[in-house]
Amino acid sequence: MVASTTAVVHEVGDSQGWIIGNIDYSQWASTKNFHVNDILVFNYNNKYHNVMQVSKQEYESCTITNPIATFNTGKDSITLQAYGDYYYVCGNPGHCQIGQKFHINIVGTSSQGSASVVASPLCFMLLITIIAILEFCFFLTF
Ligand SMILES: [Cu+2]
Repeated sequence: MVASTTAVVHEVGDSQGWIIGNIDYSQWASTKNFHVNDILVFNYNNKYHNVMQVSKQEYESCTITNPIATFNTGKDSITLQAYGDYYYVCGNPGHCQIGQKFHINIVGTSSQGSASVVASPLCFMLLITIIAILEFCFFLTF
């Protein structure tokens, strides 16, 4: 295994944890930078809350019927393993609707596949052939 670059642990809601009420989790998320291999930690009372990763549609509607993943230990660590969008909500009734939800996006930073313009040898040979044919025609004409 190759060790990844510095993974950061993000405690959701900071010291207040994963609750309802005073925290704007979208605001919390907007102040952070998330990268692949970072870890989200959810601290909460699992009598009242849980953590569900859901689709964009379910996130926006707060209608959770088919969560991608569910966590309910009260102290969940979730490693962000890939680029993309992550949508988290509390699955308990009403909690998503009053703001116990957030979305993060992990954008790729490496610019793989830089556009390298390579002159194709085949095209070059084709060009030489055409010139040769033109020269031959020119020669015949005169
Ligand atoms: Cu909740």
